[in-house]
Parts: sequence; C-alpha cells; structure tokens
Amino acid sequence: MSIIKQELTSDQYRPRKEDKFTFGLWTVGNQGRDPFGDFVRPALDPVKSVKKLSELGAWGVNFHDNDLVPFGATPAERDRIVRDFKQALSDYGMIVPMATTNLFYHPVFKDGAFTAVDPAVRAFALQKTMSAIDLGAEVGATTYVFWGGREGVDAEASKDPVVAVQRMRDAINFFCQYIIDQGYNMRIALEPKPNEPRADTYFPTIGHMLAFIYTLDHPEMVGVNPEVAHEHMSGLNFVHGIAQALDAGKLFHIDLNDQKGPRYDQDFRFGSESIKSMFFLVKLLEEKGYDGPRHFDAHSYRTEDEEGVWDFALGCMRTYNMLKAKVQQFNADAEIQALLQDLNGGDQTYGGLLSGYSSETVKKLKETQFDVDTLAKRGYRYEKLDQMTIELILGLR
Ligand code: GLT
Ligand code: MN
Ligand code: MN
Repeated sequence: MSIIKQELTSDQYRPRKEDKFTFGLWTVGNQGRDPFGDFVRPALDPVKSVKKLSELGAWGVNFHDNDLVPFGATPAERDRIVRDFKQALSDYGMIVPMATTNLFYHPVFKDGAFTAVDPAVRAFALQKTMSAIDLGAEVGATTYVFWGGREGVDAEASKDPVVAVQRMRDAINFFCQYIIDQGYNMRIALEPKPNEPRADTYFPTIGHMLAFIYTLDHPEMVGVNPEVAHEHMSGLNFVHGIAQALDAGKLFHIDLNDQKGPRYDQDFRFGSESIKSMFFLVKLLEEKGYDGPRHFDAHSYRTEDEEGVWDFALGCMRTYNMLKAKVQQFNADAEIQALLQDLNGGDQTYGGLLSGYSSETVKKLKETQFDVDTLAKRGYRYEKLDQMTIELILGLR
C-alpha cells in the first residue's frame, strides 16, 4: 500500500485545512533538473497541483508569476490562465496566501535584478515585480516574498557591496509605496540565502535581513521568510534565528524543508534529516504564536515519478503533525517537565537583583557576595534532559 493510500484511511496525523499547510507550485512542480542532469518528470499543470494538494489536506498554494503565467505571455493568455486558476482555487477550496516574482530564471537576470549593474535590468525588474504583485493581489495573496535569487556576486570586484545594499533598499521602498498606493492588503517577507546560484548572495542570513528591515521607509510592512535549508547551509541554528524573528514580530512567513548541513541547497522533504532541530522548530512555532502558513519550499528526490511527488508532499505535512504531537507529549511528560522546572527554578536568593536597572539595584549588586564556588560546582543535568528528549522523539517514552 502506498503512503498516500495508508494516509487516506484517516489517522491523527492526517493534514487538515486548519493546519495551514501550503506548497509552492514550483515545489510539487519541480521537474528534477539539476546542474548535472535534465528534467526527469513532465511539467505539472497548476490546476492539477491545486486539486491534488487539496485532496491531500493542504490549505493553499503559492507561486512565482511565471509558475502560473509563462514569461512573455500576452495579456489575453494571462487572463485566461488566471481565470482557470481562480476557478480551480474555488473548486477545490484552496487559497493563495503568498506570491512572489521569478527574478532569476530568465537570462536577463544573470547578474541579478534589483542589484544588477545594468540600470535597464534593474528597471525591468521593477516593472516585472509590479505586475507580479498585481497578480498576487488578484488571487488574494497577503504576503509578498522577495528571495534574492541572483542578487550577489561571483566576481567581488564587479559591485560595490554598499551600493548593492542601497539598491535593494530603494527597490523594497519602491514596492512598499506601490502596495500602499494600490491599496493592497499585503506585507513583504524577505528571504535570506547565503549563496547559490551566485557565489555569494547579499543579505545571507535571517540576522542580516532583520537588521536591513529597520533601515527601510516602512519597516512595519516588512518581515522575513526564513528557510530551513538556507540557514543550515550557513551552519546556523535555524530555531534560534526563528526565535529572534518572532521576538521582533517579523516572522511573516516560513519556508519549511530540510538539508544535510552546509552544502548546496537541497530543499529536502520537511523533517527528513534534522529531526531534533525540526522538533524544536515546530515547538517554537506552535508555542510562540506563529499563525501564518506552514509553507513547504521543498521538492521530491530526482528519482521520483509523480506518485513520489505526492508521497513527498504528504510526507512534509505528516511529519509536521507528528512532530506537533511529539511536542504535546514533551509538554505532558512529567519527568521532563519536573526536570525543566527544577533547572529553571534556580536559587531565588538573588532574583531581586535581576529586575532591571535602578540605582538601588546597582548599589545592592556592588555589595553582594556571590558564592561562586558553589555556583561553579552545579551540575545541570542536560545530558539527562537531552537523552529524554531523544527517547521521546524516537518513540520510546
Ligand atoms: C526558489 C528558491 C526558494 C525561494 C523561492 C521563492 S524560489 O525555489 O530556492 O528558496 O523561496 O522565490
Ligand atoms: Mn525558499
Ligand atoms: Mn532552498
């Protein structure tokens, strides 16, 4: 029995609309091309993707302008494609929470888009993105993603990196104002990536993006769209990056997938590799008030035919729900919770010294004698805590 058939016989991990799972049309539509080999799967009709994803329990789909409307389509072709697509959304009860622009595939973008050295390319990128924003608004998208794509360098000498940052700022400011002027209900989410397809991409991590946002004209309209694989490519802790984005109120969207450490961008099925990190990611998202889409920006292995693509899509969603159930189990595990309480309780004798700055606290802190030897001898029992976590994740608790 295939995974899909098993799944349709309903179980607690079955994806449901209220789970808010979404996929890019480019994810299930990925044809398996890589730098060493050509397409292995035929193109998937977006209408079919909408139908199939809805049947599997997804809530919505996202797209780049050209995932739906081919580059260079006439206005009449565009309108027909969009009409059929909107019909499919309504027929299968799906929505489009996010849209984005393809600013990397066509050769015109080989040196980037908003940071390209050629002013004509930069202006064309503005024009293309305005049309794509209009398309997104037409299908109800409320988040607009900017992934840098080819915004970067191979030859460092080619661009002044400060000018590149300024050009990106000018572009994002331009689109914020465009969205405001059109009256669209839309926020912008910036997606960092350290490299690939360029040798180095500008704004490589969540932290770089967060800092950049506060230099914009409308920082309140702009947040981040972090991707698991992209931070893992940099060897960073994704969970901590997400925590910082959440703390800043800037987690507008998220790209869930997986990755085997720092190497090329693998976009694997969610939770297929970094199980412990993804457990803590799901814990964070579920507990800290993220209520946006759980978007999968991943694709199936190149070895797969179409059935494998649907196995992949269902696998992403099931693994999220399985990890969510594990989080509930973690929170209900008496032994784990007792240890956590014990660990975080600590000695309250000095608690009063940590309630913020005051001249009184300064005075008290200066006078306090700390028993450093006793503090230094403390064992924290993190081995036990981590092992209990592992046993729980592996199903042994
Ligand atoms: C592309 C990229 C992704 C981005 C998509 C949005 S396009 O597939 O690899 O990480 O999220 O532009
Ligand atoms: Mn992505
Ligand atoms: Mn990726």
